Amino acid sequence: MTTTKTYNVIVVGYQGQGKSATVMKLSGDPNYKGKDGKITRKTFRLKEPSSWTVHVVDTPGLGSLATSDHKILDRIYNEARCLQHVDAILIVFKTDRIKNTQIKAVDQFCKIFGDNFLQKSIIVLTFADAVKQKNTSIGEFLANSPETFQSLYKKCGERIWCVENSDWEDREENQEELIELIKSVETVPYKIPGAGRVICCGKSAVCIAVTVAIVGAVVIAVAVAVGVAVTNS
Ligand SMILES: Nc1nc2c(ncn2[C@@H]2O[C@H](COP(=O)(O)OP(=O)(O)O)[C@@H](O)[C@H]2O)c(=O)[nH]1
Ligand SMILES: [Mg+2]
Repeated sequence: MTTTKTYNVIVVGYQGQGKSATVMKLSGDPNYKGKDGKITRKTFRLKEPSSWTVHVVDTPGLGSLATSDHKILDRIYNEARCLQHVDAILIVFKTDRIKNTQIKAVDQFCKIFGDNFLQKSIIVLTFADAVKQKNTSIGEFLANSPETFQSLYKKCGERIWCVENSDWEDREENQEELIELIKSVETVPYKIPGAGRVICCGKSAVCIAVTVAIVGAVVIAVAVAVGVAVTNS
């Protein structure tokens, strides 16, 4: 009997760090494009023998000039809390001079994902060829990065995945590496704060039906109470 499983993975980070390109390479769909300022979902199957599915939520980046971080965090939160479970969160950084604003963004994600989300997180370093070209190792890159980044790396259980999105030759191998990292945090208990509340995203049919029923009941109750009050006065 084949077991089916869906891994829910959320991809976050600053804008222009390579989140959408990572989803494109990971899913193997060259036509995949993230939407500016919007959440984009991508689902793909892992290759046989497993019949596991990966559902990726590609999120708009922080630091956009078009939309405030506050709005973007709201969009991410609304999407994330409607997922039945979250298996991993990928925090994407371009392999470049990592700036403090990008590292501080992690504190903003903490606000929506809770204090313990780094236990479920994997750092993704895109533009991995940049490290190769400088003839440095990932260890050296980390040693030369800001202390705040090194501390983040430790808090993420030293889970890091390097990817060169312009190169598809290593795609399968790369995908396997990431899946291993996702599996390593699979059993870590984690829940998005506020997930599972009835009035949530309003996207699934059940969610809409229950939300409409509750709102309807509240409206009727208020109308009855007002009616009774008016009659009695
Ligand atoms: N050479 C190279 N370009 C990349 C890589 N990752 C992303 N890009 C490019 O960087 C730009 C921003 O990437 P995008 O995925 O849209 O960033 P996002 O805003 O984080 O989703 C695009 O032009 C991508 O093609 C990478 O690993 N290598
Ligand atoms: Mg994008």
